[in-house]
Amino acid sequence: MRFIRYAAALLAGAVLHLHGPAAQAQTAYKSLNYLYSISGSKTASGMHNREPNSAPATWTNRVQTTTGQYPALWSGDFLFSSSDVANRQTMINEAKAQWARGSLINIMFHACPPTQAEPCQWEGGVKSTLSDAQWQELITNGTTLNTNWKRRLDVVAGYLQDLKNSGVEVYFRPLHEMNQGVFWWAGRPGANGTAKLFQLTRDYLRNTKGLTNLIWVWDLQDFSSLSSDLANYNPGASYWDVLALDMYYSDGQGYTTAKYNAMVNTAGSKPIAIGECEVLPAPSLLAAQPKWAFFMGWSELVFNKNSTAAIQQAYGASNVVTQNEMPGWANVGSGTSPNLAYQRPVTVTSTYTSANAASKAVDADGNTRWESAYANNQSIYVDLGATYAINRVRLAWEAAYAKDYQVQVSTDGSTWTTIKDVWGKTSAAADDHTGLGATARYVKVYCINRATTYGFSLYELEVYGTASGARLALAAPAPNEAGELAIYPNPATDQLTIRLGQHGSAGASLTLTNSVGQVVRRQAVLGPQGSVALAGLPAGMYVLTLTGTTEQVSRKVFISK
Ligand SMILES: [Ca+2]
Repeated sequence: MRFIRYAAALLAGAVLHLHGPAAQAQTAYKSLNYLYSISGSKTASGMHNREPNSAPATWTNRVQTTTGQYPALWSGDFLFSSSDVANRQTMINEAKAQWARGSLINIMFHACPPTQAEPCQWEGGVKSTLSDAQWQELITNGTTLNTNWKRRLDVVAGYLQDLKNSGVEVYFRPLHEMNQGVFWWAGRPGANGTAKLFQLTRDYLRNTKGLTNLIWVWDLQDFSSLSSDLANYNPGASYWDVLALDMYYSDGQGYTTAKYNAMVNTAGSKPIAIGECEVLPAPSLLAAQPKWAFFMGWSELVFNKNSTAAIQQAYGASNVVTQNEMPGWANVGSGTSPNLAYQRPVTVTSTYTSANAASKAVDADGNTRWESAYANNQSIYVDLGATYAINRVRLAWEAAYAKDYQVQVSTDGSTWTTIKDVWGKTSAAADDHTGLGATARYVKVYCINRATTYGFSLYELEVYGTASGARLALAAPAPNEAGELAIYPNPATDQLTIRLGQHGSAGASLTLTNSVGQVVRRQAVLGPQGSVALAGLPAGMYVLTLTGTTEQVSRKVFISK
């Protein structure tokens, strides 16, 4: 639900700033790791299901009947009226069902004010104002209003605990649109304003109630004051995991580059999202603003403000994720230790198609994969850049898995030691090999016999461990090291310079692929150093792939303008 406030000043156009490769994507949350993995290339579709809580999938289902696809994100609300409060468990049960189907789960709370009991009215309840004295009391521990708020949180904590018990992670979005002045919690800037209540709420639910299954979404509305609102309402980076913006054309401008840049700059390496919207972001808009990790349409407004064709186009776009394209939560890792293989150079014996290049096995994207030629005895290995004490290798297989394979390691890339033998694997389930105790720089999956007539197909090759000896950080790739492909500058603007190691042989070719998988440049390798012209290409993330006669290596390239 949204309220429009026109402010006088329009934001001055800011210079588009693109960050380098995404920060390491490993958090304790599967569904947050997933958002990190798609940020910059794809956007998860989402739908809110407004009241009644007795029918908490109404609008999600209507997306399916309109487009043929379910949204990747389902959203519900604890709400405030007597019938909706009475049906909260129905809403929670829907959240469990949606999680089991692989959806992202978002829950918000149009809460009654701490000066009133629950249930309450919309006008004069959720939409009401506290006096400054009441506000001061609310944010002071031990007072009546402060205690009233915590008792209200106790009620919803019971439902959130139920979700925790079922293994459900929740994008929790309380006190949303905190920069507007209509809801009782909103419109109070500064350290003791709405941000303080957000801190108090998170501390209580996480530390006192132990709700470690909540991923905290800090949400603002798209006023022309957004840039300063982002500074004046920020609860602090340690209090939120995702920064969201409710897009209601509040300044008449919509999805501007200035708003996008303001969000990206405040979020830093964290995901940004379109917290609510009525006009869906077009696929071309998302290609130009690729860091929106999800959008959430507001129930009936989606159907009021977009043509059926526009809704179908949004849900059919290659850069928009629908529920059937989600990885399945059993296939996504969680944990605080970084995946050492992430975006490291990989070498393979064969690739069936350039769309399923070797680099897709180390991109932390559960939807992309390396696919070998349709033959037995193929391999993929990753260069971690330094020697590590390796304790865990996780392999996420596509349906075309290896029936028999070995995990091998090497310190020099030529002499290999087998640390895991797998014979007679009977399903495509991911393999999580732990307790390995190896010390190595290179990790290889030697695929011996195929389970199907297709090639070997890996969504992800993940490696975990700790720095070994004095090498405490990943080494930068050396430009002339055998097997390396060096590119600079990165980010680049007009031209990319390329230096090749052993791959610079006759017959090798270079391709540059955009974030939706289209090849935008293709050229032959003419020597150990060359260049790729970038003029005319839009800003964004690209992948440069060098294909030799037997090997393939890839690098992510950011083009800034
Ligand atoms: Ca992948």
